[in-house]
Amino acid sequence: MKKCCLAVDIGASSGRLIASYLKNGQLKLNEIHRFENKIVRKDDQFCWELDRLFLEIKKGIKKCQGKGLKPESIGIDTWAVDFILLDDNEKPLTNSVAYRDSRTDGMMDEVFKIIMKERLYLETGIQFQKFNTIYQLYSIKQNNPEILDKAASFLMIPDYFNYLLTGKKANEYTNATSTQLVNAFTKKWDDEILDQLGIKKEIFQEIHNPKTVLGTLKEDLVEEFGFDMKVILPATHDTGSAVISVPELDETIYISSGTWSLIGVENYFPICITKALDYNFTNEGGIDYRYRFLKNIMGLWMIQEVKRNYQDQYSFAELVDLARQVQEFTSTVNVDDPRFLKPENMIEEIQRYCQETNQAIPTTPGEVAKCVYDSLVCSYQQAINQIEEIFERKFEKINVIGGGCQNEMLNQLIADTTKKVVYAGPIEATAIGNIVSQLMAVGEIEDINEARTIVKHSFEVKKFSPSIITA
Ligand code: LFR
Repeated sequence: MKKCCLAVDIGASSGRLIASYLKNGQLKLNEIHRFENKIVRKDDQFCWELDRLFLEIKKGIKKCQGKGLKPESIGIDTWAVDFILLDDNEKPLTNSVAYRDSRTDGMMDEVFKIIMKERLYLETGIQFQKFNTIYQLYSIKQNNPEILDKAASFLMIPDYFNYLLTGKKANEYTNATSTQLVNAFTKKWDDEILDQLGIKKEIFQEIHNPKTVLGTLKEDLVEEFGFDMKVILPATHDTGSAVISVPELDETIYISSGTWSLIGVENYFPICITKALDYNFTNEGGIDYRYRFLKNIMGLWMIQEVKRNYQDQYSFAELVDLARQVQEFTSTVNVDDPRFLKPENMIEEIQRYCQETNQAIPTTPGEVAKCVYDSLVCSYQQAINQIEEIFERKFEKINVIGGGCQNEMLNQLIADTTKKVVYAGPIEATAIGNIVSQLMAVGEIEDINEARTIVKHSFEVKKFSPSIITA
């Protein structure tokens, strides 16, 4: 049996279990299990299927033995901001409502009536997104206060899965910062903010850093799987794990490309200046108390929805091809407009936007797809300008990581538009970041510098240079 560690990486559209081990200084990956993730409608709310996701995690773990693998540890990362409240019998008090649900509509303004926006930013360093945990909790406080009264514990999604595996409750730091309830300087739950909002502090767990060994499996699971293993906290926020595997950050702006495009740089301190607030950049907590100064851009969600609205008649690759064939179509939308967060129909929303802004309306699948890709790159360019303005310097390179970096047309478009060299890879950045954190926790990798060197030597990174356009 080959010893390995297991990364569970669940994004908004799919989840996977990847087994990994070091061989001659290189990281080897073996995908064990892949499954779909999606938002479903339940009791009139958009929700995640947490029970099914946990079954998929167990299914993946069980597949290891048949593949000759013996996992020594497991780490879980997922998207951020969403959570579950448990009562004092450890039972979930609500459906696991997804951040795209409309329950947070108007909640930002309600919170700002109590805490000034500027103060929230100064204390937490976190961007204003209407779906942040703070606004989700405040919506419960306003509309279903009895739920918060009954709540005994607050766990974010990976914390909840870790609890199901080990029986131990803990909040992991990188994901906790995405709530907008953690103080960026003390790195603890911000009691003043919680007091002011009337959310009881007792439900929050102690915050633990990535690389913490949380425990081992519960007895019934050891019996079910036939083996025990350590449960280790990686950066449980997927973006936190992804950025760990950017091989080189010198002169580099990264784009973690998936359902969202997260564009930014790594820092050793939070930047909470007015300009950063105005441009709505975030300072999310990272491993070793590094900060991700970045911006959320609507990302491939736009094209995922377009594909779904065309009843999956076209694959992603076909949509790229169709977009490539279109000439002379230049309409773009502001992808960051909240109207694109969860529209009834993405294609129609894009068309309506173009009509309202007096642009040509995309009608063919190729035109719609081209409009999405061009619009995304427009937003990347704007974010890059803002980063360069705040840092008062130019960045030479862009490193696109994550599943979206396989889109070569998009990579080339980014290079041509920004006139910067684009590096694409690693594709499985999030799972890799998760794995190296586990290996750091057990001392097989010394530190993040060694981790990044290993990533650099283990995975292919493709280079896209800006095309020279001749007149
Ligand atoms: C990416 C991500 C982003 C977060 C968004 C919502 O998967 O985690 O970092 O802003 O999803 O949780």
